[in-house]
Amino acid sequence: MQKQLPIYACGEIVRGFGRGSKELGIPTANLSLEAVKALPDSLQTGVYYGWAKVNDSDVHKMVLSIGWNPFYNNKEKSVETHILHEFKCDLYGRTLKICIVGYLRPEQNFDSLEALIETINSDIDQAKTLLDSVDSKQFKENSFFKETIEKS
Ligand code: ADP
Ligand code: RBF
Ligand code: MG
Repeated sequence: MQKQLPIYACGEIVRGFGRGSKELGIPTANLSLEAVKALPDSLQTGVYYGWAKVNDSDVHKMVLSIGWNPFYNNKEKSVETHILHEFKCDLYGRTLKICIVGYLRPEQNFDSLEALIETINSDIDQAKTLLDSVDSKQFKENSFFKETIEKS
């Protein structure tokens, strides 16, 4: 759909409003403003899937939200990654590397928190399947994820 994909990006994980884990039960690692600004302006807002690595972790599947979260009417554009892996501790200050592989849908507003959560869970299911394709898997092996980054 979008000719510019895949896109590789890297940045520090910073604090947001803390709603992802508390209200949705779906934590999202928010990228620093610097890393957000480094993404192409032409990259449309919406929900994407791809691969993610935190410091020297394995490369995991992820879903990504880019935009203003219409349900919460945020003032700042955010780029938030939900990594499909259970981490033992929080990740603030660590380096997140992502490869954005494909586009799922535009950002939406919802009538209820439950509807937002249900839709994100369906995004996660789709991402899991789409990332199992041979086409998607090649990006996981890209040298971008093999370069060493310092531990925090
Ligand atoms: P914030 O608004 O500060 O981004 P969230 O409620 O969205 O807070 O939670 C995100 C934080 O949870 C991440 O910055 C990270 O430290 C931690 N975290 C733990 N597991 C994950 C995961 N699987 N994916 C993303 N973040 C995770
Ligand atoms: N927020 C919205 O307001 N509308 C959306 O359609 C939406 N889709 C999302 C899809 C995914 C896969 C993820 C991880 C988040 C999405 N969000 C969306 C953002 C969500 O509101 C945000 O992660 C929380 O507010 C915590 O920051
Ligand atoms: Mg978050």
